[in-house]
Amino acid sequence: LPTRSQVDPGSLPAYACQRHTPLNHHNLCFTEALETLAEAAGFEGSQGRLISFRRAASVLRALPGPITNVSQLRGLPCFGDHSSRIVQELLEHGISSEVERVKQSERYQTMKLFTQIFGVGVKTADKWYREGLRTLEDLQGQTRKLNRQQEAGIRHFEDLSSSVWRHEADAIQRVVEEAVWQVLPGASVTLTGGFRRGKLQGHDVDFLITHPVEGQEAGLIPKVMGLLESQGLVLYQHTQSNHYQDFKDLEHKVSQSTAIDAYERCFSILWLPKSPTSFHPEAGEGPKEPSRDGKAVRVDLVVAPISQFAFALLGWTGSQHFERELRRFSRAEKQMLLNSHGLYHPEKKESLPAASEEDIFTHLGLEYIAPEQRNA
Ligand code: TTP
Ligand code: MN
Ligand code: MN
Ligand code: MN
Repeated sequence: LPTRSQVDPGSLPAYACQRHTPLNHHNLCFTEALETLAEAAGFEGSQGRLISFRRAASVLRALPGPITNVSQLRGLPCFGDHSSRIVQELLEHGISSEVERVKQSERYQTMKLFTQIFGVGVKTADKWYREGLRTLEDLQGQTRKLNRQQEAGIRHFEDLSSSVWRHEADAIQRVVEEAVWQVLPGASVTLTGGFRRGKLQGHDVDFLITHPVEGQEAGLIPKVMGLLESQGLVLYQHTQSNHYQDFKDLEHKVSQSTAIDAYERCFSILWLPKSPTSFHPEAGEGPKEPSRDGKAVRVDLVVAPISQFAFALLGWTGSQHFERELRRFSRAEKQMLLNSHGLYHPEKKESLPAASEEDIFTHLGLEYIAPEQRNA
């Protein structure tokens, strides 16, 4: 944790990618309230309000100590009237009536439940809500409304809504590595997402795969998933092949600067046996139903060629807000476009290469922020 002297709130920089944001901080009761309002705004499609609340919460996570008086908010970046009012309410009453009202509303609770399902976004959840659906049972009675991904999400809802622990992520890494190395010796499997930022639990496990020889990595995922499938470990998977063709297209991709990247990827639900010795895939018809002997875990696999690896690593480590801020900083302050494929200067029409995350921060004129300090 940063010490009190390390960060002077008065000089806190405006972009989250310019700040150190540790996982554990001093303002949890305020950030939880602001994140609830951000989430609720997202449920109503209010992207602007979502980002305002999230930015305010993110600033509080970077503070060297707790807010104990509303006067401490003065001079903080990204703190508007509404967020200040919430903090003031919490300081005075220990509770915010607005936040409590949101949390107790049928709308918020239903949208939270539905969007928690694998494969269900705000749009779908909202549609179901407007159709009068409220519970998982309601959805199970309307299976024709569900696609294959959502159906798997509901089938494994209990397992998927419980946290994945770090030791479980490590166990899955060993299973994935074993399969990857069998298919492509010399390939590397890197744990990304929240676990790389030091989180002890997460909603899924994210891996980035590459190989030191450019091009060797292409087409890896179908073979890896085939192998895992033959071991009875795949409960659901959806693989997309990469859709960048050549460097020209990559430049185009960087210049588009969209949220979703063009890498070969797989969104999956894998079966994690409780102990490797208690699992005998050849003995039965496979773990189609979650049993007490293990658990279903969401796993994301992404494959990047080595020349783009640093950008993919930075892009898949998160947090989501840190990524959004990095891109906003690049665009607004440096007139450059950053995404998980590269860093592009539209005026100079040049892509800046990077062999490491440090290189990318240097290109942007930013101090290097370690993964554990990207919990913005
Ligand atoms: P997530 O796995 O959604 O989030 P997380 O790992 O930070 O937290 P959790 O513990 O809840 O899993 O995403 C990880 C990072 O991957 C996120 O910072 C942004 C990036 N990402 C993309 O670049 N593209 C995508 O399509 C998705 C889903 C994520
Ligand atoms: Mn501290
Ligand atoms: Mn994750
Ligand atoms: Mn993920």
